[in-house]
Amino acid sequence: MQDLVKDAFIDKMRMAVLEGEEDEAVTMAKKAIDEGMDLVTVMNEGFLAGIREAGELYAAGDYYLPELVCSADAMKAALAVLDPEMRKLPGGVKSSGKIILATVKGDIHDIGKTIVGAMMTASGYEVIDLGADVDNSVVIQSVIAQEPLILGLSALLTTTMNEQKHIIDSLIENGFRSKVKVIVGGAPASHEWARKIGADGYSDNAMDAVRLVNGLLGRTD
Ligand code: B12
Repeated sequence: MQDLVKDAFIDKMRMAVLEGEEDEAVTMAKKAIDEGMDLVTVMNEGFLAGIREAGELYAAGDYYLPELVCSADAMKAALAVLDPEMRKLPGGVKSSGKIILATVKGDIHDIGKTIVGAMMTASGYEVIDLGADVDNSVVIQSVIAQEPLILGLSALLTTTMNEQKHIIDSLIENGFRSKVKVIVGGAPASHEWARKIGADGYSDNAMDAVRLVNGLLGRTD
């Protein structure tokens, strides 16, 4: 595909999310797959750019919640099409270990966590996504039952980020803290927050989250 046509395609993806056009977002995601486009680029420069822009408009008071919800729905619809395809990428064939992901209790923001999951899957990890608004006890029980190498906790609200700490504290109480690396993410989190609550790492985007996990597991490829 020519660069100009590709750029126009990617811009349509951005606009589909920005304008909350769910059907258009799905159509564009399917076209990207049919055209054999690089799905990581499609995700980052197309759909993700759209939800970021919608978020900025919301923060500036130019978008109201219903518009933001439509943008989020369009983003999720595109993700649902892309996620299974990303699992088929070359890196996805071999399993490099199990990762559990969850958005913490009281928090329904799941777009970022789902993208992190898609990138990790594409990098060869077996991802168990517990979903959003997940009770701490479910997270702990899943860690005990599944014995993942990594537990990734997402929180987008300043009111819910404390659950990341509560889960780490529960892992300590259950004697499981040393058996799993815990990483945290989401808008209010930071390296400083991760250190403060005793997490093993933090990342502010999905690509770096994969690098972080590779580093924690001593994986070089
Ligand atoms: C989309 C959105 C929504 C959607 C969520 C849809 C969905 N299914 O996810 C809807 C409209 C439903 C929503 C609802 C609400 N929202 Co909202 N929302 C957003 C918005 C605009 C974008 C979030 C997003 O999806 N970004 C795109 C993704 C790709 O980015 P991301 O989540 O940051 O994820 C990346 C990184 O953080 C990182 N990452 C994420 N998770 C993890 C996990 C790990 C382990 C790692 C390593 C990395 C990592 O990698 C990701 C990919 O690169 C943010 C604004 C913002 N700046 O974040 C507000 C925002 C988070 N929302 C906010 C608020 C207040 C709310 C509501 C309370 C609004 C209301 N009055 O009802 C409710 C909350 C309901 C609840 N109980 O959870 C505030 C939070 C303020 C605060 N300080 O707490 C924000 C910051 C907006 C604002 N500026 O006021 N929201």
